Amino acid sequence: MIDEKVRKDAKQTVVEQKKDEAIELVQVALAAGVDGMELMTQGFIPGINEVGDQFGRGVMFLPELVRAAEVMKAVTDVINASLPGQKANKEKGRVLIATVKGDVHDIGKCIVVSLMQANGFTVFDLGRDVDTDRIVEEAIEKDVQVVGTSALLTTTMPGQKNLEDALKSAGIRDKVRTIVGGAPVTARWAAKIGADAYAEDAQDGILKVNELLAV
Ligand code: B1M
Repeated sequence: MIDEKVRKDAKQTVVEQKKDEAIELVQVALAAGVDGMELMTQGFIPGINEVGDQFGRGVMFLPELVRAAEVMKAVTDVINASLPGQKANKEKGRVLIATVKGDVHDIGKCIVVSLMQANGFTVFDLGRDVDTDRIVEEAIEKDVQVVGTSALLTTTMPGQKNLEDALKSAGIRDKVRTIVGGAPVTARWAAKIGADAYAEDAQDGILKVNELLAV
């Protein structure tokens, strides 16, 4: 469990969009032996969620949202770089991940990618706003076992369903397993579109991919 003050301070750096302070806080915490992922989950993510809430209520506006996202990006980079570097283990599995077309949200996806890499998976990160056709082409070319997508907007969630259809049309749906995530995504949505798994957060993503690969 992270110290209450560190947690609150981390949250505040995002809410108040203080990038330099946030980076310094992470560096000091990591040097003191704090677990970077815990700091992310208990401090920074509640911070960006608070920003999201305030944006949704019209209390904060786009420029503040953008600055808060920059803080998140900066601390994510520092924390990701601190994760124990594990060599990609060929036996562990090959996973392709992308944020769907029309969606530029990638903070959560980048956390998922880093944690998967730290757990030994070979991960191909196609980035954000990625065309469904490109995901299918890359899945074939990279010969992956799992295809994961992230969607943060209710308007881009259908991209995850389009992918299910496109994988079927390409004749590879039975060769790959699919996993979906993102704040508005639910297990119910995953079941509805025929995805093989839903992950609530990055840790759950590792768990679910391990399960998918064990089948
Ligand atoms: Co936007 N945005 N945004 N935004 N943004 C939301 C999503 C929103 C809910 C805010 C709100 O209104 N309250 C709202 C969507 C409403 C809706 O769909 N109904 C919204 C909106 C409206 C918009 C714009 C339309 C705003 C505008 O321009 N007027 C615009 C759209 C741009 C686009 O994509 N076309 C926009 C833009 C942006 C920024 C660019 C400023 C920035 C993103 C920067 C970036 O990502 N590089 C941004 C941000 C930061 C947010 C909020 C505040 C935070 C998202 C985030 O990073 N969360 C968000 C509000 C919210 O979600 N609370 C909001 C932290 C991150 C760690 O969580 O991504 O959920 P998350 O990932 C988690 C899990 O979901 C899971 O693991 C992660 C780690 O725990 N997970 C997976 C995610 N993907 C996974 C994949 C997996 C497994 C697990 O396997 C494959």
